Formats: sequence, structure tokens, C-alpha cells
Amino acid sequence: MEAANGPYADLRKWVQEQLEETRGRSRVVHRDSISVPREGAAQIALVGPPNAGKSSLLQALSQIQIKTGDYAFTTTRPVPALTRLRGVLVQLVEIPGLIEGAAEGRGGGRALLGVLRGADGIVLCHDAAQPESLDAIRAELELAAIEKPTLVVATKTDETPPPEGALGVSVLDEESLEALRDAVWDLTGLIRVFLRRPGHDEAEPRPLRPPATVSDVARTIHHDVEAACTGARIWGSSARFDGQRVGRDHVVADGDTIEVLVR
Ligand SMILES: Nc1nc2c(ncn2[C@@H]2O[C@H](COP(=O)(O)OP(=O)(O)O)[C@@H](O)[C@H]2O)c(=O)[nH]1
Ligand SMILES: [Mg+2]
Repeated sequence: MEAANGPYADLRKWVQEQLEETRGRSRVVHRDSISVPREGAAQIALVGPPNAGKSSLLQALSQIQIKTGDYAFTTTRPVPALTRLRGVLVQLVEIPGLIEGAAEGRGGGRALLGVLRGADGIVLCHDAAQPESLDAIRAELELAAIEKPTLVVATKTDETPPPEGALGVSVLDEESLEALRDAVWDLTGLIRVFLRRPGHDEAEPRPLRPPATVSDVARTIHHDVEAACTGARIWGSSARFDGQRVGRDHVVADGDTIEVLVR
């Protein structure tokens, strides 16, 4: 009360404003960075320095509208987007510029690293002309002991050819985007099975994380179906012959067609 009129009123008011702003800021960092709600069958993080072309790739792969631009701050928080790969919904998450010192928590980096820890795979993006721009990020990931299936992508290959060891991509080259989709699918580590239901085969594949059994397949239908499952008939590479009768614990393979049997 006294502060409102005292000799240091302006100063106190300024301090108060600073405190509130700081609190507001840390709340934002906390809320936006700590976790990205998982959607889809897998979560793949796009990581790289500012202007590496992450937003452009997210947009090209998912058909969502994102503002892109030559600004380091175009993206200040993780941006999730769903994309369909081989008929399966996969979540891509653009991670904004991880800066040096992230492992020590600088710049909200620790929270961002937490997002990476929850991801199934990482796409490291760099401008094809600047492969060394990934060095600092690789060092941060190593320091934070984040080891995930990783794909290195060299972007803007319409301007510069990709260096060895990186998958070259240009948003102007649909063929390169197709190759990227394939590589990102491989990164998920998922397999797909198809269900044969009485009277028809399901068109939509069901994603599973291997090793997966007939029981796991039954669970993708309903937990009651899993409980009642006695086995399956299988067509595909895990079957010795078409329509082989197998038990609940039979391990299924990518591309199998499965008719779940219940008692
Ligand atoms: N020539 C070319 N420019 C690209 C390509 N991908 C992105 N860019 C440009 O690179 C700049 C940075 O892209 P952006 O996606 O915002 O990078 P981010 O900061 O990593 O999200 C933008 O001006 C984009 O238009 C590409 O494949 N070819
Ligand atoms: Mg961006």
C-alpha cells in the first residue's frame, strides 16, 4: 500500500512487472515444452538448427499450414503434425532450435530434450550446405544421453547436393519427399498387419511394435477379443503356408494378414 505512493513506487512497480513477466514466461516454457500429447502410432522428432528447413518438411509431409521464414524464432515451441505413412498415422514434432547448453537446462532446452526422450525416433535436419551446423546439436544429444533411432537429412538439395551419409531432400522434389517418407517409416520401427474379418479384409493396416504376437493383434481390436482369442489363421511371411492355424503366442511379421479366432 505504502509502496503505491512511496519514493520508490516506480521502481517497485517495475520490479513487480518484471517478476510477473518472468513467471509468465516460465509458465509458457513449462506448459509448451514438457510434453507433446502423443497421437498416432509413433512419434518422430525433427531436430536441427534454425533455418534447416524443419518447418518446410513438416508442412510438405503433413499438408498442414505452418509459417516459415528466415527467422530464428519462427518456431519457439514444439509443433506436432500428423502424417500418414504406409496407411498408418505417425506424429511428427518439430523441435525448435536446441541451443548449446540445452543439457544444462539453458534456454528451456532441458524440457525440449525431454520431448526427444519420449520420441520413438529423431530426424536430424541440416542445410545440405552446412553439415557442420549439426555438430552442436549432436553434442547436446550425446551429453543428454539421448540415443534413439536417428536419420540424418540434408535439406535444400535443389541448391546443394547432399553430403555422404545424409538423405538428401528438397521440398521442391516430390521423389525425394517420397524417399523421406519411407525412411521416416523405417525409423518408427513399426510393423503393419492386416486383419481378415468374416466376409472382408480390412483395408487399413494395424501398426504394431515388434516383437508382436497374435494376442497383441487381438488387443488392437478390443481387450475382450484378446481375452477370448484362441489363436489365428495367418497368411504372409510368418506363416509356413497360407491360412496356417497358429496359437496366441505366435509372433507375427510385417505384412501378415491375420484372422483372429475366438472361442
Ligand atoms: N531452396 C529451398 N529452400 C528451402 C527448402 N526447405 C526450406 N527452405 C527455405 O529455408 C528457409 C528456412 O526454412 P524453415 O522450414 O523455416 O526452417 P526451420 O527453421 O528449420 O523450421 C525458408 O526460407 C524456406 O523457404 C528446400 O527444400 N529448398
Ligand atoms: Mg521452423
